[in-house]
Amino acid sequence: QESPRRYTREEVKSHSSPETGVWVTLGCEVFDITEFVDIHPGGASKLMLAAGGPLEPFWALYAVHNQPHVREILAQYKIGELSPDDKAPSILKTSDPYADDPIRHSALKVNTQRPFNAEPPPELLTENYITPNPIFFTRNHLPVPNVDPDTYRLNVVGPPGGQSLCLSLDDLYQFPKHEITVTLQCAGNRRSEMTQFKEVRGLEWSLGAISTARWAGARLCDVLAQAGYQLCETEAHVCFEGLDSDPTGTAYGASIPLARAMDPEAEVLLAYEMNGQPLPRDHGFPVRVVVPGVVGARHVKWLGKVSVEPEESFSHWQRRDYKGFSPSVDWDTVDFDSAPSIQELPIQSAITQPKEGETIGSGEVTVKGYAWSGGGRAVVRVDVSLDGGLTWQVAELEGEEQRARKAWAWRLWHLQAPLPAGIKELNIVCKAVDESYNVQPDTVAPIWNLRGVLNNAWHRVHVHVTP
Ligand code: HEM
Ligand code: MTE
Ligand code: MO
Repeated sequence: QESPRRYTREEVKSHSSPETGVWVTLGCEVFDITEFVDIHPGGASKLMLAAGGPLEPFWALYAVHNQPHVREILAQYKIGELSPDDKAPSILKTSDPYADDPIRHSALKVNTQRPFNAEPPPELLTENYITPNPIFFTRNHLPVPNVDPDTYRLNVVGPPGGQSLCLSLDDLYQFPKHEITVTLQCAGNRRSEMTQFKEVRGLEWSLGAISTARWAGARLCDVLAQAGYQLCETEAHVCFEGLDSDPTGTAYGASIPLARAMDPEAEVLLAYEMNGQPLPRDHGFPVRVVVPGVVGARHVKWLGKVSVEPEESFSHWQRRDYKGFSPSVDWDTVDFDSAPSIQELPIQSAITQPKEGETIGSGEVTVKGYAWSGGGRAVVRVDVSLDGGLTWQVAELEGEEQRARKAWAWRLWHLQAPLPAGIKELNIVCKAVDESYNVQPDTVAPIWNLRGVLNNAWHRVHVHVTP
């Protein structure tokens, strides 16, 4: 019997396009699936996500592949095996502060590896109403702390005359468990479109810095009440500190107004579960804050400390970042104290299918996307145009109904429309309306800001139609 041909991971990786041929691995076996791409029952674009690398992380998401007939198809394309000495990427130097970061899903589009910032590709983002944990977007400012759940303590600083709490995980489990579906969006979502208009400083997020999960935990208002806090007339803020810190020992921090924290209807959580699992490390294990309807930056992960202060958090991310400015303000003139910190986010929507530049078939088009608004404002309508905004059609909203004023999670939507014969291209546009009748601006120009936050301009996708 002949010994199998050997390949390195590097060689496999260099075969990740139709031009070079498409190779994938399963275990130590290597497959050339170039011929199969266009006949894959799940579509070519999904399959191409795994091009040049292992299938396992994708098949873990799509269990449909754990069947004998799927393995038989794959077996036909086997060309060899991985070299036995080509081990998985070797362990990093211990001096690297990121050496202990968790292993991530390979479908994520990585913006920066250290710290880790990544988003799911559009074709996976709206596949499910609930985003699977492994592809939930990740926004880290620092290395991921490795927290021992047994020794973990949450320090809740009490009011004068009240009591400070030092809560173990078991202590937190004693509070009534509250579970809600909440969409989290980074203020920088869709920043890359702002950059195209005029340069901004920040991570190049596409449209995937947004995801939805079911979160479960103790309500912050219950924990604060136990520490002896009451709603007070004077302005106050609940400040959060993460257990992640920079080399100077400064922790990630942020704050929200006490009024929101104490309002049971606002449903602010100290979450310890995400989609029925303990929080993954990237998303704040063992405890994070979830502030429904509010910008991602306030959902502090790896929560170490909660305190109530007369002023907002002094953290860089509360005071010197995550604020919006006029298009006229630049880095020479910006006065960060002149603008409020972003809390509730504006109405947002985006198209996840088809993709920019794609060529689609004639006859009919299916457009898919998401829509969400901050502050619990429900999405009442999504309008879609196929001609750059000249004429509009109303999309069909999918999934769970939203509660008025407590619409914490997004709506997915779709539009199926016939295409006129002979049409060569489409300028697809979407815009959503929330229950306060807030709308999205038609272009980036009037909302451009130096940090590239709060982009909710109409989302536009240009596609070609096959004759
Ligand atoms: C469905 C094969 C890679 C996503 C299927 C089915 C087969 C198949 C035979 C139909 C299964 C059935 O209904 O019984 C393969 C092979 C692959 C591959 C041989 C690798 C060479 C992938 C990858 C992804 C993916 C990498 C995702 C990133 C899907 C999806 C479906 C599917 C979403 C379900 C489609 C539907 O139910 O409408 N695949 N697949 N596949 N595949 Fe794959
Ligand atoms: N909490 C800590 N401790 N450290 C962080 O870097 N990033 C914030 C927030 N909480 C961050 C944090 C930002 S800017 C966002 S958008 C969300 O976490 C992202 O949450 P996710 O990574 O679970 O998607
Ligand atoms: Mo963020």
